[in-house]
Amino acid sequence: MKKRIGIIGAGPSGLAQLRAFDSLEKEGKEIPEIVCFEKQGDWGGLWNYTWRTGVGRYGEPIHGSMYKYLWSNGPKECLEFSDYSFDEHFGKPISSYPPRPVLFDYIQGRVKKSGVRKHIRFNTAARWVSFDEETQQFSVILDDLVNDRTYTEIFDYLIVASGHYSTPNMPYFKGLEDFPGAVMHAHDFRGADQFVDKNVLLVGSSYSAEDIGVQCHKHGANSVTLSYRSTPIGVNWPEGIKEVPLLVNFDGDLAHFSDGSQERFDAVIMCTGYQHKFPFLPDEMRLKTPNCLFPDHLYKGIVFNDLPKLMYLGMQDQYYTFNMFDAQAWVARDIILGNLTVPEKSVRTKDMETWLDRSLANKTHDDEIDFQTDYIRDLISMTDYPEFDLDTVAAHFKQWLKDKDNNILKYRDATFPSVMTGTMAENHHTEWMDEMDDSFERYFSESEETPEESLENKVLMSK
Ligand code: FAD
Ligand code: NA7
Repeated sequence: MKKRIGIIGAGPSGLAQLRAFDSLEKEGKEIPEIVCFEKQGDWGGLWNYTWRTGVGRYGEPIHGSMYKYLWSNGPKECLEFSDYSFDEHFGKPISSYPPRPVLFDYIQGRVKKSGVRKHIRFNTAARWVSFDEETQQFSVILDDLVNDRTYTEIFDYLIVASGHYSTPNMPYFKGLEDFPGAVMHAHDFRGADQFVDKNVLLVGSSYSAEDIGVQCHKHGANSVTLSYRSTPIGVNWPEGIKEVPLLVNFDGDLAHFSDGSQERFDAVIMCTGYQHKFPFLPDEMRLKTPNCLFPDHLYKGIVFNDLPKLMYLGMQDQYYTFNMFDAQAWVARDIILGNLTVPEKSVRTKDMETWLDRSLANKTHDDEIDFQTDYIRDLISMTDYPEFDLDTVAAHFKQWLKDKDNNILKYRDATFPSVMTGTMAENHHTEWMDEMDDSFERYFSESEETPEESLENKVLMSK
């Protein structure tokens, strides 16, 4: 009997797992039977943009947290797959910070080429998982959302690749219930258009606050105020964006901050992060962690220490993304195939403790980058995932941080060389601050339009 592998989620992590098995199949090796369950109607996870908020067509909570006008927030050279380069996909150099549809196209290119779509059951939500100690197998209860049918499947290994940037962490501040304007979480933000001419308050001081703040500024908000709890983002903000200490409460539309200052706002966006949420997993199998670089209970950041046949992908806070998911998926694959041995629990625990201790010693963003770089190096040394120059990727990340510090509105105009092919990225035909159109067509248009013409055309198109 072939082993059966269940994968929950067909975002970049789940797709990495499918690709990892596919790479062996292409070498003529026998692979287990794989079924990947995806509750959305297409693959790509967060990159599969939806205009919807709240619930989807079949009443499921919306997974997507991405928005219109979202451009890569790090250099693409840091996330490049080492077995499928940007050059191979696009056939020509492109810029270092492409918009979402271009990166989505890249993600899809590799899996379309592999033909792994046949393993995925779309519109199928994992509802509940149990593990039978006797048979050493998982039962997964699934909902076929289209046909409103519930059924169960049995697996020898289970891979949880359901992401962790979808369930909002939504704090309460006194007086919010009487705030007269829009109040939303970053998860429901779908573009800055509705904030034109508005005074917008964003709570939070991480990636979402930074990018949504800059988006609102770019697309015409009157003012953007970011309120931090512990550390301000602290870049060189342009006029129109500022940081203030933590929000304390609202009096109508008047916000009071912890330094005693106050200001009126039209809208509030909580950029307060996300919860790791696995409503389909029982307590004893559920990963419980904040958003951090080394979640506890996962050996090598992958294998659930209390039940090693259960593995998680992509549960870390992310500097690295696609190639880190690959490195993890190759390890998970080799464990499943018996090519890698999972050591006994005491050894696993000791290994986890070493990484945990080191992660606690991280002081700066550069330390964090070095930490995640070494983590990936460790994983890649265990499998045949094609090696790449991780030191140069780390250097790219550090340069990216400097670029953001220098000019948060212009960092996306920088270009980096690929560590996979050496190809230098192209300059995009329009500077990011002037580029109001994030479509695939516009990106590849080689436009001669001036930014003003581009904006005019966009307005005309929307009429
Ligand atoms: P996800 O992309 O979240 O995919 C998980 C999949 O699991 C989804 O398709 C979901 O529908 C499915 N799923 C969940 N629960 C179930 C269930 N019960 N049953 C069946 N299916 C289920 N990374 C970058 O590299 N560059 C960026 O510019 C960037 N920008 C980002 C911007 C935002 C706003 C956010 C939120 C994240 C961004 N990221 C970015 C990070 C992002 O997390 C990764 O790029 C990547 O999408 C993570 O992949 P994943 O497969 O682990 O999770
Ligand atoms: P992050 O990176 O987890 O950051 C969450 C932020 O929210 C962080 O600044 C927190 O402050 C802040 N936070 C959390 N709770 C509160 C409360 N109660 N009050 C004030 N501030 C709070 O999430 P992001 O959404 O920014 O980024 C996640 C992904 O989305 C990322 O990969 C990007 O690519 C896009 P703290 O620093 O803990 O004090």
